[in-house]
Amino acid sequence: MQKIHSLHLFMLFFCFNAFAQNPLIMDQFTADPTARVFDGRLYVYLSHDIVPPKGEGRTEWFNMADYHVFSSENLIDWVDHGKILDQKDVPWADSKAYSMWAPDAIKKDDKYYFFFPTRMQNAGEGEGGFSIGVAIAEQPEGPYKIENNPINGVEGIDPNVFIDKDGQVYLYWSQSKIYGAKLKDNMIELDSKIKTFDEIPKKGHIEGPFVFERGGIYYMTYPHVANNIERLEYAVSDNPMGPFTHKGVIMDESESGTWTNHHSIVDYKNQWYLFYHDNDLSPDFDKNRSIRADSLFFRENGDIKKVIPTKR
Ligand code: FUB
Repeated sequence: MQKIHSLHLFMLFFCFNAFAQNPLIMDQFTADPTARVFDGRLYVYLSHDIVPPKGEGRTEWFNMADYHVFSSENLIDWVDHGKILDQKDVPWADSKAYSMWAPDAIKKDDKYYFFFPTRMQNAGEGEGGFSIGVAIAEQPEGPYKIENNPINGVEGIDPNVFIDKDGQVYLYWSQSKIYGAKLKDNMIELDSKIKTFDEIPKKGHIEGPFVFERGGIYYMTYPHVANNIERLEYAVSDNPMGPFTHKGVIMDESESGTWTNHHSIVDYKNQWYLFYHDNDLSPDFDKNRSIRADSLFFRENGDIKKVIPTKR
């Protein structure tokens, strides 16, 4: 367990909006943040971009061998709980693919479920061949025990899990567009047909779904290549399985030109935050990213106000 940079606590309350400590993690590359609140503490599950050992991984591309989880009380002092999963430990994965992409985690009945996408063994050439695995723990930071097989019937990346007020669990994921299905109570099997959310943008690459509910509105939020790189957009519905109506942009394209953005939205201590990433620590290479957070605000009718990124 390692403690990251620290500043005085009062800055959170008086300065966070105007003086965000972006990027949040300074000693390693981090991406695809999913922020969750477990027992009053904020945890971030994320991708861990690395430069792979010579001769391994893919040059000029994403390379991730493992996952770390971080936590914070004040969004300023961060604890790195260390590695929670390695590509070598996933029985069904290509252990040399360096493709431990955007994860999610959720608590159900006192257990923590970590959902992660990676390339399957014998996935072949090309960009596809991903499925989604599950690992289960008694504590948010692990140790996590990996299920022997990926979720049957799911091909794709960027898992996101949402538990509705009635206890029904939904799994969303992407593969150029967004898919979703109910999950069984065991959290490792689908419990419905797979739905494609064709009503949200019909044109352009779309990935990284993140669903949450506020005031009876279900928000489907996602990165979308509307122009030439990703920007964060959202759609709303009165049902977690849609149909969703496109509403607008949460965050414009990165000024630095980072092709991906990947985000989550969380209510922590009565303030909503957008977690996302850019390439602050690697200005010349946008596949080595760094996570950020900024406050997010809603209008009275539930619309999301556009978030302007802040830097240190
Ligand atoms: O980090 C690898 C991939 O890039 C993620 O899975 C996507 O959402 C994009 O951020």
